[in-house]
Amino acid sequence: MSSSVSVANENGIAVVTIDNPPVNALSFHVRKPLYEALAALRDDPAASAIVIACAGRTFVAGADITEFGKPLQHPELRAIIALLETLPKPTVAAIHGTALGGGLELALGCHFRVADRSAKLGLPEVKLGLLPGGGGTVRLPRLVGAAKALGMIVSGAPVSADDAKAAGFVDAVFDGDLLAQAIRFANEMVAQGGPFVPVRDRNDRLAATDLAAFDALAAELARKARGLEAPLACAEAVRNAITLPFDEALAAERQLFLKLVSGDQSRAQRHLFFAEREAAKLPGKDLQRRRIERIGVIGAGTMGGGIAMAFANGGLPVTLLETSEEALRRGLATIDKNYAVSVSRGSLTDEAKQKRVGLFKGSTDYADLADCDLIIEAVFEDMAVKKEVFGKLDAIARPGAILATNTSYLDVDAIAASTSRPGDVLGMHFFSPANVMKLLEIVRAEKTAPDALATVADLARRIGKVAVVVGVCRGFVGNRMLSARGAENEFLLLEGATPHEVDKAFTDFGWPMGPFQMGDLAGLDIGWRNRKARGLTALIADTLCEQGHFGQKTGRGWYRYESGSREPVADPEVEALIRAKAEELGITQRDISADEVIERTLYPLVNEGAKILEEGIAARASDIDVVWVNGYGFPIGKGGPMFWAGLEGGAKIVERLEHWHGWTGRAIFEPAPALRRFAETGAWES
Ligand code: 3H9
Repeated sequence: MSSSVSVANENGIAVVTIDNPPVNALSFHVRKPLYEALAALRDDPAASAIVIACAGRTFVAGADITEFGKPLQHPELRAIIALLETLPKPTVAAIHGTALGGGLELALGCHFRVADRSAKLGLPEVKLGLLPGGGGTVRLPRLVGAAKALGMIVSGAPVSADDAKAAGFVDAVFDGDLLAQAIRFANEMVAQGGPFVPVRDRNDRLAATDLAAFDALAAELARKARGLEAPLACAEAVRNAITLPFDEALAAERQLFLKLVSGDQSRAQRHLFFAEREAAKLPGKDLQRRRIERIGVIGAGTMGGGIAMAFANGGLPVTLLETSEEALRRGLATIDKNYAVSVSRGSLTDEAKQKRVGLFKGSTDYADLADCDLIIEAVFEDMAVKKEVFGKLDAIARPGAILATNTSYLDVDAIAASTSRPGDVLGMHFFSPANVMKLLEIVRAEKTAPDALATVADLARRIGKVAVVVGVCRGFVGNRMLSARGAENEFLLLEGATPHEVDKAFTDFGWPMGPFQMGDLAGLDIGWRNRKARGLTALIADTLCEQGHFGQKTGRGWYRYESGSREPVADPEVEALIRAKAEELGITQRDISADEVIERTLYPLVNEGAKILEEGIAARASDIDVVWVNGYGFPIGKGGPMFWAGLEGGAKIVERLEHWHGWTGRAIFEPAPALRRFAETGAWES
């Protein structure tokens, strides 16, 4: 047998073990011996049943994603499953860890599935811009019903073993020695003597489907797909499972899979899958990590409270520091309220809430941070204030404690220099709401010690964040590029676009919302305050703020909001204000196309990314994509700005930037040398 698949006979039960670390993906070197093993067992009288199990930390976590886009090597997964379904003896999948994608599809090819209680099962292909292509869309609905299957396939979210059993696609859930119990289960099935009906022939649940209700559900899911093809293909495939004979539905699923796997959206999403894992890798992986058992957070406002919750959610005790008892009480009450909302929505149990709330200790005395292993400040964004905080931390923090700033813009080197231990200082730039948003920019300052950086990168993973290490510059990767993306916003308005036209170009591109709607949501006063602090102005936004129009919270901003509504409505007064300003400046307004909006906002975004790469602020172009998809809503189907630049064509971007540079003279449009090289080679240098 191969080293990836072995067969043992346990008193008449054949145990086929897949061993392909790290996640037992169904690579060619697994599929081939697996097929051969099953074919040999078909006619082996010494095996009365077959258990398929996996070595290592998990059952099969899917097809081998690295093989997509390469020529297919036979046997393919579907052939293995088809073979499984014709075996004249009971087959049992013994699932521990995760059974995902092709892994679950393999298990659905078995007559029975038994699972360890901690196992998770799901079909996450949609997250890679795909649909389950190994029969998942036709087999799962036969076991759980079409509507339930559609929900699982379109969300891609795995379910627990107990939920899988309740839904009907797991037959038994065990605690303790899974393999021993799977073998006992197989023996019981042999004793019962069948008939052993393959999933493909279990049609009762599907026959009872209310097609009109299914279509309504599919339409609702399609509405939320925002330009992504995969969720629509998933719905089409599950509908085929209802309306077509099994083999025809299976063939249709294959066609849909092939179309998606060769398309740009899936390529983009697969790029992001590997980009996120790559971003987490730092040089020096063997470095000794520092001990992290208690976290200190300074500031219990929106940001500090969210950061504290992010750590408590990861099971870490948090000391939360505020300047007054009143502010502390308010902060802790908000945290309690946020958890209560999760309980009322059913996303958190009351018991889990109590456990998390129990992890908080409030204080107004810096001395109480002395036992913390990592202390993060989330105080007012002002260098003098930050330096004062770090001075106090320097005096009380234990030797070796990591001191982090959550600054969005300020110079982390300068903050580090205000302590006697700059090697322990770094930036942890969370995104609001910090307990929800997955992105964390870890800012490596000039003197940050490598082990401090590695410790924080590990910690980020522990609390479920997607971390990207960035260098020191104003705004780091995300906010610096955001400034570049927004630099033309007011010019576009002055030259004739309306806020709605700009926002629509963005949403048509796939963003959840455009920059003006986003500004109204975040509060226009925030940018105004920042501009004033830096001596900057914005012609139209400043006027809106002077009029008290701060966005949604005041009912007026770039748009109007009817009382209590979040729905933006075009505001004729804002449009008149823009026209008046244009007239004042002698600008003749004209029609601005959606293409022009994209060229003047997203091409500078890419250009700034190229500068960031050149300066070494980001280590790889894919890190920039991870930042933009996870922190700023760049459409996943386009893979992030740097991946999208490849789809759009580097030469075209350079040519249009040069055009706008000639037109406006603004530096934002001057193509960066790294972008020019990308235009020539089609690859980003890192
Ligand atoms: C599919 O199945 C299509 C079928 O329907 C149809 C076929 C015809 N392939 O995430 P981790 C690597 S589509 C190749 O850090 P964790 C990963 O890159 C697939 N490689 O571990 C990393 O490599 P490295 C549907 C894979 O413990 C290493 O394994 N399945 C694959 O945090 C460790 O990964 C999925 O979408 C793969 N399928 O999480 C599941 N999976 O060390 C995708 C992982 O070099 N996988 N790698 O950086 C996951 O969600 C997580 O990896 C998992 C473990 C939860 C399993």
